[in-house]
Amino acid sequence: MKRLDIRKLALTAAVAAAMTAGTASAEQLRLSHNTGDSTTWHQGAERFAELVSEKTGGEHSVRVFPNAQLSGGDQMRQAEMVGRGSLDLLVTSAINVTPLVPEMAVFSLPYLYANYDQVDATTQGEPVELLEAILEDKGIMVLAWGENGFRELTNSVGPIRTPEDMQGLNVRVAGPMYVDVMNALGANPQQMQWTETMTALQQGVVDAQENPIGAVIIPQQVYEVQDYLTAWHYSYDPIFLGISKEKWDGYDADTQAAIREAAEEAMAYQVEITRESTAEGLDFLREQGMEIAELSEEEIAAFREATQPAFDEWAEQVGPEIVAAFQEAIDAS
Ligand code: X2X
Repeated sequence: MKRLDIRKLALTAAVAAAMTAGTASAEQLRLSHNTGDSTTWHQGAERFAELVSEKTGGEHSVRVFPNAQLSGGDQMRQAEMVGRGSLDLLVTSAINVTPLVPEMAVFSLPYLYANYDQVDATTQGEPVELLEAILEDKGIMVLAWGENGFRELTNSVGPIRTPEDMQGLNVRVAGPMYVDVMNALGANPQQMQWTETMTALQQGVVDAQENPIGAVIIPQQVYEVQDYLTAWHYSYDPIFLGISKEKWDGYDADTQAAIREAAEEAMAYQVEITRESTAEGLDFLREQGMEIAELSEEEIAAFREATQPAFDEWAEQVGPEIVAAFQEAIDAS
């Protein structure tokens, strides 16, 4: 009996010591993203947090901060902060990184992609490595790619089916390339933070915005302030989960493997739920009272033609080699 007691005691002490050691070396990482806590971005980030704790035996944990809280609401600044090492992790979309890395605009060139197979051929294939290398030079390690999605137009004025319907429309956009695209369509674009957009739509400061259905429009209840949606699929926007290179380089190979695996699993899950929600999205939005314009091939062709000058201008900024690598992978898919 006595021996057993001692063994028990020794075991308890060992567990306590391990726990203390665990606590002492445990670190909490901060992850920033720039949408609300109802979006699939947030769900993907939370899944990543769970998986990091699980795969590192609790040695590393992640706290998720939505709405770009850690960058004072500035969605573009998050990438810069991660690059400098003043923020550990981020989930953000490609378009938000274009002020830091203009090449990131490649994904969102108007009408580059026609479907998800073409998207996957680039984001899950070799072309994306060209962007990962540039981001690494800026201090950001990409761990995995997820999905914001094909961006669709919503507005409160009336049905939009042609470029002519866009004339003078006050549209909120996220980034500089979309300013040029909207100008090419004769609209009146205004660059604005996403966190300020719902209020701006509600108060009529702007009449329109464009965002993906499953990742943002539905979970952020854009249908509450917008009556019309045009499914024009004009621009695709991926998201990625990235970590500060400084942080990353400080980890041993096992920790890096665990964190990368967690990111890959979490972003695969995020893509899955985003596509599911998008597939059922138009029906849901009709039920909420939105009037949906689903465009024919001919109607889409008119938008493609009208946005070509913005495509050409931005293809030049991205660089011909990157654009060609994307177009080759798309053609081969
Ligand atoms: O601001 C937007 O529109 C959003 C949420 O889609 C991005 O972060 C680009």
